[in-house]
Amino acid sequence: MPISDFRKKKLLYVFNVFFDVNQSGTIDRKDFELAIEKICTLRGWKAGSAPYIKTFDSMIQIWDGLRQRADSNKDGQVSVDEWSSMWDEYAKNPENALDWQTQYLRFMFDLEDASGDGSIDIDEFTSVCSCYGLEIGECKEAFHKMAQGKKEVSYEQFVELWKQFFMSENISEPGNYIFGKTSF
Ligand SMILES: [Ca+2]
Ligand SMILES: [Ca+2]
Repeated sequence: MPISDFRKKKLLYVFNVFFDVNQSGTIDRKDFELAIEKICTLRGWKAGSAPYIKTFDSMIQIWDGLRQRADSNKDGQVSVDEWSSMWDEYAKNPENALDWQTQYLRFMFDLEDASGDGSIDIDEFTSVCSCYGLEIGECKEAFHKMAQGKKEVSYEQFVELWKQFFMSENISEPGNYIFGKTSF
């Protein structure tokens, strides 16, 4: 069965905004290096500091996992097609997520939970999403929709919302908003 337009739009959005950082049309290691810089600048982590090194190591591990699984023609680039088919596999069986997918989920949660108290609030969410170039007003609206009126989102809730994002065909489910966009 082909991927629905709605899910395709969501996958393309994450590809374009969160992964293909230099907008070259494919994902490669350079995009991850740029994302590391973006995140560490946002947090004020200097090159060589412990949190910088931790971010660097996690992101490069995620890239290696993504590359090994998705780069089927081994050219060092992950294309939109490779990306989409990988997430389509995930949607069929999210309990068997790839290691890099689970690592990325954890990484994003920990990144957003800047205070480290185990939940994400609206300011934490907005600061990370806006560092990827999203408009602050839309990030805030997305948070309200995703949190369904609550002030915070716990890790357990985030995991469920994450699955919804990649699986759901229902445009009104809260998981659709976890990457800061309010409509597809
Ligand atoms: Ca790129
Ligand atoms: Ca927090």
